[in-house]
Amino acid sequence: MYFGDKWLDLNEPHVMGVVNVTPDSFSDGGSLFSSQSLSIDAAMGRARTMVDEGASFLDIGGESTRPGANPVSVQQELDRVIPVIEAIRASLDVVVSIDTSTPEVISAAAKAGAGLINDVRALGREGALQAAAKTQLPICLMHMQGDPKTMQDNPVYNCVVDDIGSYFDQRVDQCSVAGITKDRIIIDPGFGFGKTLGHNLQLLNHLDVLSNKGLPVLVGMSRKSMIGNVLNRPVDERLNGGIAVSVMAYERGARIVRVHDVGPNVDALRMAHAVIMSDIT
Ligand code: PT1
Repeated sequence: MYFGDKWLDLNEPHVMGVVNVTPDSFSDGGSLFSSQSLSIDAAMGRARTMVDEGASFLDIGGESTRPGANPVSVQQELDRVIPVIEAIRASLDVVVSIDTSTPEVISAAAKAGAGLINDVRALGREGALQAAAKTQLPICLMHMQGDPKTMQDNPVYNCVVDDIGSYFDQRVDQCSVAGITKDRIIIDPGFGFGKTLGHNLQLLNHLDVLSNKGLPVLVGMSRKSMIGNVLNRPVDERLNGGIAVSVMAYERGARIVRVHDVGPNVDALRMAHAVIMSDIT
C-alpha cells in the first residue's frame, strides 16, 4: 500500500510509534511539554529514536482520546501537530500518520506531508469524509462506541466481534460513496474505546474475523488498561504484557501495531514473522 510517496508491504508486520503532542497523554503525561508549551526538539528526539529502532510509521496526535479526556480546539490541534509533521518530513525516512478527527487538521497534515490519516472517530465528524477523500491518502478507520468522555460507562454489545465487523462493513460502504475506495482503507477495532476488559480480550482472541475481511488491520493496545487490569500493573510496567498481545494480534492477521516501545515490539514481531514464514520456501 502507498502511504503518500512511500510504499510498504503489508504482508509483513509494521510498527507504528506513538508521538503524543498532548500535555495530557495517558502514557507519558505530556513529557514533550515544558510549562504547557510543546518542545519540537524533544518530539524530534523521540521520533528519531523510534525510527532508529525500526518504526515504519510515527503517529502524531494533538488530541488525547483516552477514556475521560477533554476536547481541544481546532487551532490548538493545528499548532501542536503541523510543526512536528514538517520537522519529521524534513529529516526522517518514515510514514507520518496523523491521529485526528478534525477536517481542518486532516487537510493541513496532508499538505505538510502526512502519509496516513488515523481517525479514532472513523471520519464521523462533519466534513471529515470529504476532507479525507480529497487527500487521496490511506485512512485508518477505528471503531469507538460513544465518545471519549463517557465511553467506558457500561459499554454493551450483542456480540462484540460481529457488531464491530458489521460496523466496518457499513462504514466502508459510506466511505466508498464519499469517494474513498476499499484499497485505501485500514481497519482498527479500537481497543479500550467503549469496551469492557472482557470485550477487549474477546476482540483480540477473535481478531482473525476482522482480518478476514480483506482489509489491513491495525491495532493499538500498548500500555492500555486491558493489560493493566489483567496483570494489575501501572502504566509504566505493561511492556511485557504488551509484547504478548502484539504477537497475538500479528498471528491473527494484524499488520500494523501501534505502540510506545518501538524496539522491543520490532524484535518480537520480526521473530514471530520468521517463524510464520518458515514453511514458505
Ligand atoms: C488506537 C488508538 C489510537 N489508541 C488507533 N489510534 C489511542 N488507530 C489513540 C486505556 O484503556 O487503539 N488505535 N489513538 C489511545 N487511546 C486509549 C484508549 C488509551 C484506552 C488508553 C486506553 O488505558
